[in-house]
Amino acid sequence: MIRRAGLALALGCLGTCLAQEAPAKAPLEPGIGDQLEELRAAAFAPARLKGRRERLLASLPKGAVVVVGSPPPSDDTWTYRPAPDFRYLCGLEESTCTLVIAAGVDAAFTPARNPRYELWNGERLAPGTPRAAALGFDEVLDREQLTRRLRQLLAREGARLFVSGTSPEALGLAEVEAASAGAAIASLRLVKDEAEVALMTHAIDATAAALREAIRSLRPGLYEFEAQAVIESMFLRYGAQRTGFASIVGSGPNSCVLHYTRNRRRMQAGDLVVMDVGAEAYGYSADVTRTVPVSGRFSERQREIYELVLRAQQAGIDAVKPGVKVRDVHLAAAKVIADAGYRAAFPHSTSHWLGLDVHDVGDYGRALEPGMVLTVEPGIYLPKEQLGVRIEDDVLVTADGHRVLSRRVPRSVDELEALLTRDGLGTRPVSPLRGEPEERADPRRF
Ligand SMILES: [Mn+2]
Repeated sequence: MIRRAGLALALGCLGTCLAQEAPAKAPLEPGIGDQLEELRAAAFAPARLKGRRERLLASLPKGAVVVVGSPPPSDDTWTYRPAPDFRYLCGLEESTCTLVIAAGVDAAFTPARNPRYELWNGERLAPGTPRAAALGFDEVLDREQLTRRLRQLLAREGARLFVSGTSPEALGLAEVEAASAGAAIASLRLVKDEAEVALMTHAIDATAAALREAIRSLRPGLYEFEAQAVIESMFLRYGAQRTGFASIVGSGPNSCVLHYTRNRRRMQAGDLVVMDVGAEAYGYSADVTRTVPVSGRFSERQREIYELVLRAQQAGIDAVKPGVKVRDVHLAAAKVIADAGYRAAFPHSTSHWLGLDVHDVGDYGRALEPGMVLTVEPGIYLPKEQLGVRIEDDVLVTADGHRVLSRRVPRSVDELEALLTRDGLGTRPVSPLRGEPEERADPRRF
């Protein structure tokens, strides 16, 4: 990251770097990035997105004028995360576009090109650019025309404004009453198509690989943040842009704190550690939890509680099929825990929708349909014993039942204990920094 004052220096360096000639190389085999790009391109193919916009309009009352935006970035030093509704309907990762969908209208409005902006951020989507033409909208127009164009559309008989990620004020229509398009978009987002599931599966596979690596790395003496570092570095290595939510690595007493994200404690022999994490790939999040003993073997008591939670989770997973409700999945899991006498130690619900939000949008009263994705994550928390266990998997509803998308992370005690005997990326803890600067800079000295 450079500051504006450093511009001349940075440009000077750029010239020097470009002057170096690259040696000739054999063509590369497709890598993980190519694979992910293929999944992204399929999930956000222009024709698919156009179909979503058409279905959205068809689901709203006649006369609907839908405007979907994404709030502007708070600053330009962090990677922008677009509003999920916006991403779902246009696939863009930048905030500068506003979508307008109405009868006979499928348009995107973007600011005109701006050389000063492009110096810092590269070419921006703008009317007349090849990127704008490839988006699949009927028209890509200058943002300056947006308010005037909307006034024309809203002057039609029976017209009504629906918004997501923007407001009448932001559109220059402060006097117009608007309804939320959120529920209608949520209803579409709730049922994933095959390309969405494939992209989401990439995020889930990355998360599975990360958890396996972290489990192999665990040792007493490792800090929670070192396990977090192993997990998040694996996310990045698989091309995920970020975590879908703040990683939870809670050991010992922290295993009982449901949304513990400080991750500062040093893990001790005898601790259980709850790792509740998820990679995000082009907006789609994974959400997987494993609980394992830091020393490598469950104590008898830990094993008793772990296997109870595992049975509850399996009962929940077994209940997932078309026609049942999320509440039925919860009741199936909760019954196993209640029958064993631990109902009071299970204070949260079993499932949430998963998608472009980790707690994805959608009506929890709606019966399950093929293409929906939900988590199944019962837990038992006994703070007096510093013993918390949560097990979470991501489950796709299929025509004949379900598929556990996160099945690549072991769940049984035997499989986990076998994995814990192995070495991982983080097995050798990071040493305190000391000595000469050049010594510190050598990563092999860790
Ligand atoms: Mn979850």
